[in-house]
Amino acid sequence: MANLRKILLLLFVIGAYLTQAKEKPNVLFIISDDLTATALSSYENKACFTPNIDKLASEGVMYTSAYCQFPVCGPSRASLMFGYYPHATGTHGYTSGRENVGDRKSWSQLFMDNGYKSMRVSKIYHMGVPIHISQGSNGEDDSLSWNERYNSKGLEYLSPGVGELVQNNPDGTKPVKDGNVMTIVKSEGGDDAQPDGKTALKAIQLIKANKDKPFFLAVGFVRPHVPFVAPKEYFEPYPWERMAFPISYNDDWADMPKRAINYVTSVNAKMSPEQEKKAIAGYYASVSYMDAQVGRVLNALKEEGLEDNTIVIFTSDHGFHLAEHRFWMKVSLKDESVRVPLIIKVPGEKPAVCNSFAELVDLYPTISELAGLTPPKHIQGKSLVPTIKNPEAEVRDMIFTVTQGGKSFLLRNREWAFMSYNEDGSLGYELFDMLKDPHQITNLAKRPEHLDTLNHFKELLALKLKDVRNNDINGYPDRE
Ligand SMILES: [Ca+2]
Repeated sequence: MANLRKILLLLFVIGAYLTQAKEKPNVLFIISDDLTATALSSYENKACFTPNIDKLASEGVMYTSAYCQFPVCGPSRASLMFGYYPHATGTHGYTSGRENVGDRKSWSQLFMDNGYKSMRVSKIYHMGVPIHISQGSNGEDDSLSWNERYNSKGLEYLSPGVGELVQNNPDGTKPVKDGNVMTIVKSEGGDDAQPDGKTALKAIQLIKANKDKPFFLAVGFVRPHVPFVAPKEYFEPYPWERMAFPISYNDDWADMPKRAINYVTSVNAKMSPEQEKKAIAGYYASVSYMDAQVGRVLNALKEEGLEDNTIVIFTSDHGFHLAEHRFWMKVSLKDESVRVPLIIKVPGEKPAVCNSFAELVDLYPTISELAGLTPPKHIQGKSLVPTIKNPEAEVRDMIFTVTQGGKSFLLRNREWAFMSYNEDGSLGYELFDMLKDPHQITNLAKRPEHLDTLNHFKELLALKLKDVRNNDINGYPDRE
């Protein structure tokens, strides 16, 4: 009898444990690298094919106005993983950000400390692309954030195939080269010869191996970050001659402060219109290749029966210029560089399009709340949960992004985009009427009729920075 009681008690305990384990939703966090929202067909692009991300967008909440905190890999990722604005921690460079937060818990660490297995595949914190990918190294990873971590090594610009350098190669005679430059390679060897294919395979393996316990799986794809290396078949839908230039394809620099002119432009990169179109085609091919890898991972989740118990997030660390203002790559504060795609799919919640402003710093509190975890008191994002419950809800009326060593600032609301170059504006301002001039072509900062608006934003910037910096990250223990 006593034995039977013991067995029943044991069954009860196991049952309670399994119920509790099942109630904890898994988290699948997928982040692409340098992916602008303007390249996705679920957003406003009709030339680039992204069927897998589009499908996820149709099943989850798709945010049309999501922004990064810093349009550069390292500080953007540090901000979203630790939940602080770059000026709260002083993280403006190519590090994980750990050196500035001490023993503060990262987003995935909070999940680890609450019974989750935390795993990383490829680039989540900063990795130099292509250098750390060629090495297969951890880059600037934060080891405390993961129970397990895996890197996806690849040949990058040395991949076998047909290559072409379209940056600083005006006569087209230079060979492909290493580094952060627009090299295009139509590669041989199929999906799995490339880093993102390897990342998908590893993610699928981890989903299968961990289906019985709650997991936080972070999957980082490195495309469409340069070099634009993709299996050759992904280039077929994008003959370069058919690539169209954006509406703001114009060196409309006369009214821009010098610092607003981007670090890579068609002019300083000596790109011909043909090379510009080839760069757009190479970017789109890289996006479509990455999209296919996203599809493989999401299919595995479905096949393993985990769709109904997994929160899926898809985003990018920042955007990318594809010849708007004759700009390329990131760093700039214009919309194409700072806006990101963001999709959050929560089991049991209805699909929707949400126009509320959202920031990547909001992911940490949002996903923690959805999983029933209490985030540390002093992280700075806002929970987006109200917008998941009701897509008409607005959690922010303005976004805040910085760049260039934390010395250039953007405040952006529905009506205006305000940029200040240096905190005191000593290197100039930009002010765009986003309702009349959504492509940010006419800088109104020096127009007398907009002086009040400019002054209003100067005050808002001072208040915002004071607020962000007041968050004493070292002075308070995490709230348990
Ligand atoms: Ca990036």
